[in-house]
Amino acid sequence: MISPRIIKNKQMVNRLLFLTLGLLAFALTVWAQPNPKSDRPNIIFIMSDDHAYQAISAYDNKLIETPNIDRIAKMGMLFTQASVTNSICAPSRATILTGKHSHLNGKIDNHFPFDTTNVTFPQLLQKAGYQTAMFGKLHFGNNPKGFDQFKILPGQGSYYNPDFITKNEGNIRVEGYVTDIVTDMTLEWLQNERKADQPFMLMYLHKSPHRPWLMAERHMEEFTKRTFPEPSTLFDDYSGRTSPAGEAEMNILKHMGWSGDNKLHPAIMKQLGIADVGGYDTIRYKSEFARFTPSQAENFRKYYGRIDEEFIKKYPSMSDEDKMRWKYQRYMQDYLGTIKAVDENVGRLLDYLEANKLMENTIIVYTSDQGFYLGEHGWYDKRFVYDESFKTPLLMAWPGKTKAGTRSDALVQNLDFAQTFLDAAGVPAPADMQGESLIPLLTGNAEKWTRDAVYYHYYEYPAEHMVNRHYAIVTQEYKLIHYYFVEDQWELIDRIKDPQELKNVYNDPAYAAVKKDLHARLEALRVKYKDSSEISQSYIDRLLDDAVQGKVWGISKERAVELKNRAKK
Ligand code: SGN
Ligand code: CA
Repeated sequence: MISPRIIKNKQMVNRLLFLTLGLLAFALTVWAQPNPKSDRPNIIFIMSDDHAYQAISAYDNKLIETPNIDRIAKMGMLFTQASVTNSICAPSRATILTGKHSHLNGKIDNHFPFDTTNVTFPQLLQKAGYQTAMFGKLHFGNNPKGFDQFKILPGQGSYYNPDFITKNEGNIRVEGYVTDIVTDMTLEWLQNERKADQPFMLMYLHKSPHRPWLMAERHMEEFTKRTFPEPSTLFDDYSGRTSPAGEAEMNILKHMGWSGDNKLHPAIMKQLGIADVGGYDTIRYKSEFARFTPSQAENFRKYYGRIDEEFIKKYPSMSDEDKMRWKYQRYMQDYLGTIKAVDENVGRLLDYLEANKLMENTIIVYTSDQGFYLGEHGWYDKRFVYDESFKTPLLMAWPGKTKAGTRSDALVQNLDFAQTFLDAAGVPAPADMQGESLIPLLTGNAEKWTRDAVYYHYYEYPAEHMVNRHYAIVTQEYKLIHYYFVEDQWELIDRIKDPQELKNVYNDPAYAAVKKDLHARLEALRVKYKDSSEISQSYIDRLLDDAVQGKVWGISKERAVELKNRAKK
């Protein structure tokens, strides 16, 4: 006989089952309803210009603390092997927007404008119902498509009292410091223009820490006094590699401007008989200085005048080594000073998102258009496929989806953003996009990520900094690099044994098998991504033609003609 107690329990179980099924059915109906706001995440893409991962404390805190940028890594994931496909500004931005390598989207260098017939992910998101906005630096030579709102800097933009090209107000000039202003514009849009019933995609793009590294007035006192550790390769003599490393014009001692970069007053250079670097050093100083209001100029002179005075005393007894060290310190003070304001402003944005409950369903990205040399190999600038400029910082948070405080060593690239964002929004990516969605990595499904090598191709030569054209395959263990313009040269770098990338082992018999394998894989990658020597040649002709007419910044007509003749042979 069944006891009444068991019967009662059975009834309760049935009731519970009924209730659970009912709840489940209700949940499914709610879930199936198109609810644009909760379904599709907002996307906030924060990008700075030339921000080296060595200058973000989530990666390395020997140079600077960036507590606010680090918050994104703490909330989400830090990528240790994120890289770009072509280490230069506008081409990187074009790759980000189109999800295609430079040779297919056509934006191979900073010189020629972006082809606006390209399809970009913001256009697709806008069509799919996203509200879109862009503030800050784009550097395309034309205006962005697919944005409901934009306020962008013309070209490289200015640090002080910058001009903006705006969607609705024409061209405007705003008094103040660029990093603060771009943030003010962004916050104002979030507060006053953002529509609560639409998901949004916001691009918040800093000019800092780009050359000429002008920090905010409030940071001058602190940063002009600081001393920073030197990288161990500051005095690299480039002997272990093929010729392009030694031929590049981005050595701190030889090519960094005393005035335009290191901010010595042009009169001091004259007084001490120091030659103008590249013929445009003091002009660059004067053009930045001319933008200051009287009070900004006074403040600047207060801190930099002190540096001038100390320098006058030191200069007569300085060796080349001393000069290199002095320039490196001046460079770091200014470069890192500009980052301090970026970090503070990223903090303002994150605080706003928190205070306004906008964190929950928002993907937040912090990255740079490429990395940068902070004295490694004696360099500033970027362009090479060596780590400091090939890699780029990447921190991504998606609260609720990405586990907090995680790291990924996957070989991800700026090529992957477009498909990642489209994937997150449930919008199909066009078949000719060449990246991969990062969502499996972000959501703890790393086993679905199978990429084991990436492709790189840099083109802007002959031009400023004179970094020769090269393409490469990069794996976790190796880099095989082909410099193909004028002379054919190959480099093989063992990333594990030689992390500082000082030694070309291409002709070392011990690497014969590795070399053979990498050559085959590089060719396969070129086929996969549809690159070829014919395409490269057309891009050589295009830039050289302009260079011989004296139209390329940073290279004289005569020098271009000489290179063109050498290339013909
Ligand atoms: C400017 C800088 C270069 C820099 C390029 C490209 N020179 O031309 O040092 O490499 O921008 O930078 S400057 O004298 O004008 O400061 S990029 O980030 O836009 O690619
Ligand atoms: Ca840049």
